[in-house]
Amino acid sequence: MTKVATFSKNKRNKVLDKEQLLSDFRLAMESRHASLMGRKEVFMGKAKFGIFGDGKELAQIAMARYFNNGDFRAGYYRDQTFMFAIGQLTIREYFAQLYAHTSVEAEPASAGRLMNGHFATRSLNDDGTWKNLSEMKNSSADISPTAGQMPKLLGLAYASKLYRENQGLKEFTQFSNGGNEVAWGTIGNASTSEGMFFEAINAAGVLQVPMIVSVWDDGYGISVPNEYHTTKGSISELLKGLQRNDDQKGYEVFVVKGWDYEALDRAYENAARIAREEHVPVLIHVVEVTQPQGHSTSGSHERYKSKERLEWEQEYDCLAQFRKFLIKKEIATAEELDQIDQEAKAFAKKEKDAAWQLFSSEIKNELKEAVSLIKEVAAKSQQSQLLESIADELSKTLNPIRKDVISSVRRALWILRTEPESIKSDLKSWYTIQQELNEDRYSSHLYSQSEFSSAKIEAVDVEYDDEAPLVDGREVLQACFDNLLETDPRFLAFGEDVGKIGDVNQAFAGLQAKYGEHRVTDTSIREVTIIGQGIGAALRGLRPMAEIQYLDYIHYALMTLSDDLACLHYRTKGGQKAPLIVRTRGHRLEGVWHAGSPIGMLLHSLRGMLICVPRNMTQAAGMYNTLMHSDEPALVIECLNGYRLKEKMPANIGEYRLPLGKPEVLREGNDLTIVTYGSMCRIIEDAAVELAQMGIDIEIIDVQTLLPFDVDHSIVESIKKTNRVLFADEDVPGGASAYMMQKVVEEQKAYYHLDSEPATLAAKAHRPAYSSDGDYFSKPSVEDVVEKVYSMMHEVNPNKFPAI
Ligand SMILES: Cc1ncc(C[n+]2csc(CCOP(=O)(O)OP(=O)(O)O)c2C)c(N)n1
Ligand SMILES: [Mg+2]
Repeated sequence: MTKVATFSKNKRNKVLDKEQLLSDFRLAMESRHASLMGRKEVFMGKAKFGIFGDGKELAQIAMARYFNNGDFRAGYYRDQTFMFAIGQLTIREYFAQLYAHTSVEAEPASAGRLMNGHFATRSLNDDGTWKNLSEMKNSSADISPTAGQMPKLLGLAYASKLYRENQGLKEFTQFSNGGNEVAWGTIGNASTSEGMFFEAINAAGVLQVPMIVSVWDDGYGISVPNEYHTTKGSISELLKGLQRNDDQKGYEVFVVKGWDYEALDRAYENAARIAREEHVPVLIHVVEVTQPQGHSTSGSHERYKSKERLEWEQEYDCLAQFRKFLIKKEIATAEELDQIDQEAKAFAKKEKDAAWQLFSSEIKNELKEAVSLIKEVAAKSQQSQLLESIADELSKTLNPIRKDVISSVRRALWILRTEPESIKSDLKSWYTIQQELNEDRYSSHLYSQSEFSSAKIEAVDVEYDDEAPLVDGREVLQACFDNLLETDPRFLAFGEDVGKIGDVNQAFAGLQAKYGEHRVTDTSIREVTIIGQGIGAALRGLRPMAEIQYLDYIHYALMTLSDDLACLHYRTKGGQKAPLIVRTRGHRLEGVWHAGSPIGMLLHSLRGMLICVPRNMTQAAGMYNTLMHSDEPALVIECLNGYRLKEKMPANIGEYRLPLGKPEVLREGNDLTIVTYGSMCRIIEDAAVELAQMGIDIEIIDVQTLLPFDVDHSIVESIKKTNRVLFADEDVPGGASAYMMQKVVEEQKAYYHLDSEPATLAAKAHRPAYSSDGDYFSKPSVEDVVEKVYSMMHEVNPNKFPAI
C-alpha cells in the first residue's frame, strides 16, 4: 500500500507537490475500490454485512497528514481511508475483518470479533504489557452505537492535559511526549444528535483539551435527512457559540467541503496546530460529503434520495472533484489518472484475494480434516450411509464456514452414540481440539489473561496494632487514597464534588490540597463523560478512579460502561485495556434515588468488568489496593450508610490486598447458610442474634465480589454442612439473588446437598420509598430475614419451630 509522506512546511507553502498529490490520489482510489469490492463480496455471500468509507476519502487523507505518533483516534465505521493513510490498516487486513478472520495476525483490530469498519490498533504486547504508544499512531477500539466514541475521546484528550501539566508524569514517555498528543474524533452528522456528543463537546470546551472532532456530513443518517436531526440543519450553525474569542476560551470551529482538497488540507493543518500547541479543542464540520453506495449493504439509497440528490452526489463525489482538480492544475492528464486508477483497482483486488485465500484456506483445511475423519469412521460404523452423506454434503459446501464443519461433526457424533469408543475416538479428539481452538477464537480475553489479572495478584492480610484507633469508615478510605496518591503518580481521582470537598462523604477530604488539582479533581455533572474521561485516560497508561456520585445515577453511564469499557479487552482480543476503577456508593439509605441496589442489571451488562460489593470501608480499601495492582476495569460499590460507622484503622493501610472472588464467612453456624453482600451483611448479622435466641444457628457468607464470584467454590462447602441456603440482597426479586443462586446451586452443584428448597430474599420490586418507614417496607429488614429463615426451619421441623 502506498504510504503518504508528510508535507514539509516549505513544500506546503508552494501549495501543490505533484508527487504528494498523486500519491494521495492513488491511496484514495485504492480505498474507493476496497469499498466497491467490499459491497460485492457481501452480495456474493462471502461476508455477512458491509459498511464502507466511500465518499469520505479526501477529508480523511487530510486528517491523516497531521496525525502524529502518540496521537489517538476515536471514530466510527467510515474511517478506512484514514486508517490506511496512517499506515495502521492494510487492504488485506480490511478484507480479513469483512470475512471475520479470527487470527490476530490477519485481523489485528478485533480478530474477527467485530463487523467490518471497526478499527483499532494494538496497544498491548502479547503478554499484556504496554507497547510504546508515543512511537505509534493509535486508534482506540471502535464500537457501533452512534456517538459512543465521544466519551472516551474526551478522556484521550484529557490525558494529554495531564501529561503536559502534571510534573509527576514526566517520566512516562512511553505514553506521552509532554502532552503534545491530539485526540482525533470522527462522527456522522446524524449521530451528533446523541446526548453524549453534546456532553463530550461541552466538557472538552470546559477542560480545554486537545480534541479535534470531525463531523462527516453527508446530509443523512441512513435514510433520514438533516432537517430531522439538527436545529438549523447544521451542526456548525448550531454550535457557533463554541467559538473562542479574545475574552473567552472555547473552540475553533471550521467548516470545510469534503471534496475541496486544498481547503481540507488547510483546515486540518490549522486544527492540528491549534489543538497540539494551545490545547484548544477544534470542531471541523466537513460538509457536502457523499455516500456513493448508500448507508450499508442492507438497502439501497435510491429509496430515499431524490434523482437530483443522486446526480449531485455523482458530480460532487470527492474523487471526481479531486480528479478534475488534478487535471485543471495540470498535475496529471486524464490518461495518467486512469492508469493510477487501474493500478489501484488491481492492487485492491490482489489484496482482497489474498485475504480471502488466507481466510478460506484455514477453514477449508478444517473441513478436509473433518470430512476425512467422518469418512474413516463411516467405513467402520453400522451407520455408514448416514455418515457418508454427512461427509459428502459437507465437502460440497460453497464458501464453508466453521459452523458447517463443527455442526456436521457434532451430528456425526450423535449418530455414533451407540457405537464403540474405539471407532470414534479420532473424530472425538479432533472435535475436542477444535472446540478448544474455537473457545480461544470466539470467547477468550473477556478478562485479563496477563500477569496483571486480578486473579494473580497476591493477597496480603490486613494487620492491626494493639492500640488501633476506631475511626469513621470514611477515614479508612481516606488513608487508603492518600497512600495511593503518594505512591503511584499515575493514580488520579475525579468526579462530581471529589475535588475541593473531597467527595460528598469526604473520603478524599484534604487530598486535593495535598496533591493538587491534577490528582483529585471536580467535574461537572456528566456521568457518561466522567466514565469516558476515565476510559480515555486509562487507555493512555494512567490509573484513573472515576466517581459516580450515587449508584442510582450509574444508568446515565451504563451504555459506555457496557458497550465500551466492559467489552474492550474482549473485542480487541487482548489488544487494548483500560484499567479504570469506577467508584460509587449504593444500597440502603434514602428513597428512590439514594438507596438503589440494581446489582442484577450491572451483573448482566458488565461482564468483562469486576464488580466489588464491600460490606465496609476496610474491605473496600483492600479491594482498591488489589485493583491498583491489576489491569482490569472494576466497579466498586461502597455502602452508602457505612461512612460514619466505626472501623479499626488498619496498620498496613497501603499494603493489604483483598483477594477478589473469595467469600468470607462472617459467622459460623450449622442450620442454614445465608449468602449475601454489601449493606445486607449487617442486617443479617443482627438477624443471626435473634435467630440464635430461637435456637437457629445460621452461617453468614459475605461474597465480597460478584464478578468474580467465589472462584474456589467455597459456598458449597458451607451448604454441605447446613444443607440449606438463602440468598439475600437488596436488589429486585430475581436480580442478583437469582444470579448467586445459579452460581451456587447449578455451577457449584449445591443442589445435591440441599434438604430444603433453595430460597431468595430480596427487596420489593419497586424502588425504595422515602424515609425510614419507606426503607423498612421496601428493603429486607431484620424481621424479614428472621421470619424467612424461621419459616424455612418450620418446614423442616414444625414441632420444634411452630408457625409464628
Ligand atoms: C445508538 C444507535 N442507534 C442506532 C444505530 C443504527 N445506526 C447505525 S448507523 C446509523 C446512522 C448514522 O448516521 P450518521 O451519524 O450520519 O453517519 P453516516 O452513516 O451517515 O456516516 C444508525 C441509525 C446505532 N448504530 N447506534
Ligand atoms: Mg450521515
